[in-house]
Amino acid sequence: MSTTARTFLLLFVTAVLAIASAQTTHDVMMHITPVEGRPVPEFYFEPVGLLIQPGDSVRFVAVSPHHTATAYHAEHIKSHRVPDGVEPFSSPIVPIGQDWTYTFDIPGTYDLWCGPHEHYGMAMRIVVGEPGGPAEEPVTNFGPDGVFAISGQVLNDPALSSLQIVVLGSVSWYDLDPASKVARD
Ligand SMILES: [Cu+2]
Repeated sequence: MSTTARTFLLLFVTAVLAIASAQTTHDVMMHITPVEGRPVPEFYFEPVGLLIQPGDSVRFVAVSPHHTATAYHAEHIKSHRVPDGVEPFSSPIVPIGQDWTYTFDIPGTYDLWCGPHEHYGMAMRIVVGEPGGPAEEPVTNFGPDGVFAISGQVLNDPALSSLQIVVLGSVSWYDLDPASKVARD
């Protein structure tokens, strides 16, 4: 094989490997939707459950005003529901029309919340590679230092189990039980 051909082959193989290992960026929209007959709208991530691969990024897009994407992390004085070794990451408040991107490197199950809207049920689950870690346990603390109020119900909804997320690839807010989205007291 000539040097030119060998160089060409090497470039070709490098390009194929680059494409094969390309990291994907997934979009998660942050919504506020009025509900007929209810005084309070729904605040939610869409999809509310998402499967990605280690090294992939998620772009959190604020299609309505003032949301955050925040890890359930002990350093945030909340239930710890991200895999071991994950930093206590959080977006700033994302204004409408803007977005914030985070890259998920460590495999396992991540539960996230929105700072301003947690008590309305704005929480979501991301499985990175395969399920694992403390988010595999059901929520038992529904207090402000746990998974507050409706968000705890959302994360406990069977439709949002990490197995469902792995099988389906993503779970819509509208796949959840409507009873999970209203306060039980
Ligand atoms: Cu929000």
